[in-house]
Amino acid sequence: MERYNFKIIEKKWQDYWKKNKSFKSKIDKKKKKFYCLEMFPYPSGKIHMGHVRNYTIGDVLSRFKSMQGFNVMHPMGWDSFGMPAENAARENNLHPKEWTEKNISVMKNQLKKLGLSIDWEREISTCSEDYYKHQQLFFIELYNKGLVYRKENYVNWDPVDETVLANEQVIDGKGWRSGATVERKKLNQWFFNISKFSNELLDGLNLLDNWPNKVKSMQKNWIGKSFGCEINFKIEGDLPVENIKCFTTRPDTLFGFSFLAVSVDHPISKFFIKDKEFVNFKNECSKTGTTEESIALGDKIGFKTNLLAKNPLNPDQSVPVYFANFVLMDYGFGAVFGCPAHDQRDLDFAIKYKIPFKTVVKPLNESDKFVVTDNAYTGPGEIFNSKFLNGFKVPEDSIIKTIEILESKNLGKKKINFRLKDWGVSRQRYWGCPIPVAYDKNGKVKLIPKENLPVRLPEKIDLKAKGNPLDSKKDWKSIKIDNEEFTRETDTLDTFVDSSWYFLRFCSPSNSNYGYDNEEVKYWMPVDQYIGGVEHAILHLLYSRFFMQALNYKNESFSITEPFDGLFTQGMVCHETYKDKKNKWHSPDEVFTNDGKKYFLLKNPKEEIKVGPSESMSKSKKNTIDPENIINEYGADAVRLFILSDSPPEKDVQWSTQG
Ligand code: ANZ
Repeated sequence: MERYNFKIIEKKWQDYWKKNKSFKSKIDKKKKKFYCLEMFPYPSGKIHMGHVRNYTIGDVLSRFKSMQGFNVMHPMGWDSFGMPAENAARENNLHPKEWTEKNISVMKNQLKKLGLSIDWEREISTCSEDYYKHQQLFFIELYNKGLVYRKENYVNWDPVDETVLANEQVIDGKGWRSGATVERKKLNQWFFNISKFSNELLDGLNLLDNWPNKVKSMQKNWIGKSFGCEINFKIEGDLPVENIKCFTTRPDTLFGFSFLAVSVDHPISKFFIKDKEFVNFKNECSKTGTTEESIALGDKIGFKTNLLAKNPLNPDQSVPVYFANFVLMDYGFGAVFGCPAHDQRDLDFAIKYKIPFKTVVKPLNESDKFVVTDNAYTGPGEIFNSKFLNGFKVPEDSIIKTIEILESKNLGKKKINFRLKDWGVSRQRYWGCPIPVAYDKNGKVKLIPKENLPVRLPEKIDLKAKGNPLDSKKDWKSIKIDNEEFTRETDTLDTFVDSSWYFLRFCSPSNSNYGYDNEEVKYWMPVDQYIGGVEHAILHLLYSRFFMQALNYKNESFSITEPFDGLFTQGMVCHETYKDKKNKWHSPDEVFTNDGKKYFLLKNPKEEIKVGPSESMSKSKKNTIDPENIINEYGADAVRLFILSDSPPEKDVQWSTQG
């Protein structure tokens, strides 16, 4: 086959580009702007084909827009705080900074070899003081606006990484990075009040016409708006508890009420702390994580109290009150009325604890003999066995009409609930942005005065110390402010905070007074086209949207609410995986094949290798391809041409050198 000399083509193209256009994005306000941004990388070592694809898409778009006469900004930076640096540094006896900077320099060189139209004068790195000092100031501003608070809370604890994880970072009950089963643990934590903006974040999705629908619907589900009502249940028994409030989306099933369940952290639990059995039960509950997923997957267990709850619509009926592990304290009121016939979770619980129940919804074509046994009926139909609610159509009339009845009798009221929880941002790690806070002798919070920012990480640190290394750094921890003694906060910020505003920093990367410059932000923002992986659909893309709301709040001079006008989620670059007899992964350049069917290990040509399915390139499975060799052999344009033309950018690409 004839081989094209891509190197010559590439050289011609680059000469043309140099003569005609500059990669630098100057503000020429007469021209229309185009801000093109790809998600910035974590400097983990080397770039792989996934990065090549992501950045090539942005590069093509930037060049195209530039040729159309737009004033293009196409910057690049490094999401350079985070655990891998700390772990790698510990293993190799290095400083995380050294490890990170070395990786940045390697990866930057590789990106340059790709000939991307990046404005390197705008380069930023989140672990640099120039960056994180502004973040500390934002933290203080948000605190002063009431958007940051501290509370003791159950958290998702990753026992391997020894850190807290946000709900978004727990996948199928396991830590997103370590894969360890997540536990529940009570800790004092800093929170961003993201739930304050639930409505704004939900409604804002309607404005994002240039976002993929799948991402919008993922965010919508995550924010999770529910329409229902709160009901006050009268309580009888030998404890001073008069009422328990529940949130329900199905008040129409009230005649099917068969037990009331509360969270182990519900305020009434204070009457049980001396009860050994209850304490054991509570400990048992701590073994499941705090996410709804982990609770849904786990066994449903309960602890019966002597209390009884009255049915507000049927005063003759009283049902037992339980503590149950599936009731979350931070959703609704931390209490549920159980209706086993029409909720599978309640049904499993009722069967387990032999609690009697009644069927109150039947499908439209069924007679009054319809009865639920093992499978809860959650579909449409008609209310029956329910006195004055009988005949209401489910769900069209039944919910609204029952709420009207409850409201008229003063027994409950309409309520909208959101699933979105506040964002816990404290991490027990060294390599992150220090939280600019200290505590006095009584544990009272003191913000670090602005003139003392940045709070720098101590250079000398023992990473082998158990838990958070900053915690054992006594000389760093104790400080004086105005001659008074304080102890520093030793938690650092979740690295997702770093990436929640970096796109603002690119607009004025060297502005030393503040995180951004208003005029520049007014010109460049929002990002016109953002390009990245769909794995960030909830985490990063929701946090960034929140951050804009938070900056906007009580701030006349900032009017951006949505950071990314257009979003494109590119498909993955995939490659098959190779495993030896001992189940060790091998990279594509460690294996060979003669017939394209059987693969062997180069080091030991007799050992046949198991070939696994093609999967998204990842360092952990060693199925990555380093673009450098291919660039050296065929030139950058050949690589870029292949990665763009092989399949549509939103679809996955199967990497092959033959291609
Ligand atoms: C009674 C009922 C009957 C319910 C029925 C459902 C079906 P969404 O739609 O997700 O908002 N719930 C309320 N607070 C809870 C808590 N803290 N922990 C666990 N579950 C809680 O779900 C609302 C439903 O979730 C509520 O409606 C409540 O159960 C439960 F046939 O109330 B339902």
